[in-house]
Amino acid sequence: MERTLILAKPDAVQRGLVGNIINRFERKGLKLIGIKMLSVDDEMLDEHYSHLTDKPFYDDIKNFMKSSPVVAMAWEGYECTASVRVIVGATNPREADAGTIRGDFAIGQGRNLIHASDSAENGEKEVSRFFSDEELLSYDKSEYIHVYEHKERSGDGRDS
Ligand code: IDP
Ligand code: MG
Repeated sequence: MERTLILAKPDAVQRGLVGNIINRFERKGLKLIGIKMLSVDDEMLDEHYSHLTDKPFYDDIKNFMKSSPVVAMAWEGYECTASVRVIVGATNPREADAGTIRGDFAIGQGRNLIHASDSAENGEKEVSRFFSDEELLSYDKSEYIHVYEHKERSGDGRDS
């Protein structure tokens, strides 16, 4: 099972869209294994957005991300990173498909409501960046039998 990081950004918190965002992933069948509200600082942002630090808009992103708390979530599921990015939609909300979170609720590129890990590898790294081991919960989700085929649940490739 992959782990992926979602951040409901300050605009989602301010606009009261956190519950809606959580609902999108719950109804997909993903498992929530960690959740907390926090304020991000420069050090975290420089690491989290290391691919953007030389961009002209980086200062704006930083100020925006520090403008109010964010809600960080760790989600787990079979090949879930790519599925989550489909639900989140394109970085520019004006190009995001209708039905995606960004397509339905956002319009400004720097106010696109949500961060989602862009690869399984980065999902693992980002979950570890935002959550300690103690903050990540391990439990059985009873609905898995109805959400996944056996081979997806077990990861052993067998059908039953
Ligand atoms: P992603 O959030 O879809 O993964 P990234 O390229 O990783 O997109 O960029 C991180 C965040 O930086 C975006 O979500 C967006 O808020 C902001 N951003 C990216 N490109 C631009 C831009 O051209 N102008 C303003 N903000 C941008
Ligand atoms: Mg990104």
